[in-house]
Amino acid sequence: MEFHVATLFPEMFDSPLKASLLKKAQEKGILRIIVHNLRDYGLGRHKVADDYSYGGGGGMVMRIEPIAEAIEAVQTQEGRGRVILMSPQGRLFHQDMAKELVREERLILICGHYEGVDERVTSFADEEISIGDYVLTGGELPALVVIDAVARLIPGVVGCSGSVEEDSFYHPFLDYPHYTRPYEFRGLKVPEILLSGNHEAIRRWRRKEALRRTYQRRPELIRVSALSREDRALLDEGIGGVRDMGLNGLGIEAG
Ligand code: 4G1
Repeated sequence: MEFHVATLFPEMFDSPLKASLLKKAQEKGILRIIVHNLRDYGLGRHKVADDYSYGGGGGMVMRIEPIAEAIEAVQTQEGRGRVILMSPQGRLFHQDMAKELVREERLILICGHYEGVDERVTSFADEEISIGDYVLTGGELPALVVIDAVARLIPGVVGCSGSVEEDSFYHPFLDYPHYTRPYEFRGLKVPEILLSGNHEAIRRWRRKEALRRTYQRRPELIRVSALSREDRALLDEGIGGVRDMGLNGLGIEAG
């Protein structure tokens, strides 16, 4: 799979893409990440890529021409690809979107910077994606988040294929607690069940912990209809009497 990123700050991609699993995947040739400097497509001798805002007000706005030309250069040299604008106005990024995007052969991610990007960029993008509701200096970190989430779904990127499958087994719930050695650290012990060797009991405990934490910290993630009989029983054990308390009374969506 191929990721193209168009940005005014290509240096921001250096270390994250040269470390860890993304580096190994690029070496293996199952992942290509090509960062394009929008300044190369800037106007005139000074390669201008930003300008003052029509209507006034502080801050610079990224011009449309360098972005349109960068997208077109990639499409001509490499072939068609899904164009994604990283933008606070976009659809909120979610694991389901990562699963959908990993089916694409080529993604072209556009990063804004400064006050924003000329709105006409939306005519050149297939969709807008946001990673969350906070103010950032640019779309570079969001693009890295999307690349990381999508790339790890490419077969072979995450060494142990079981961990990707396990993540999807627990999705959309929060993770269960993890422990490694030592068994005891400053009086803090590892839950006894994890040392029992009883794989079925461990599986049930982990699922129960995942459900409990989700219920306590992110109840909006739980849809009653999506819970199996076992899940409902485990949740009952974990927090006590879910059925009696009434999930819906606690703001949990049914259906
Ligand atoms: C108004 C956050 C502006 C930000 C309201 C998540 C944020 C791209 C993202 C901003 C950006 C809110 C993202 C804001 C992002 C142009 C340059 C837009 C950076 C820019 C909630 C600045 N996911 N933000 N504006 O942060 O690009 O993808």
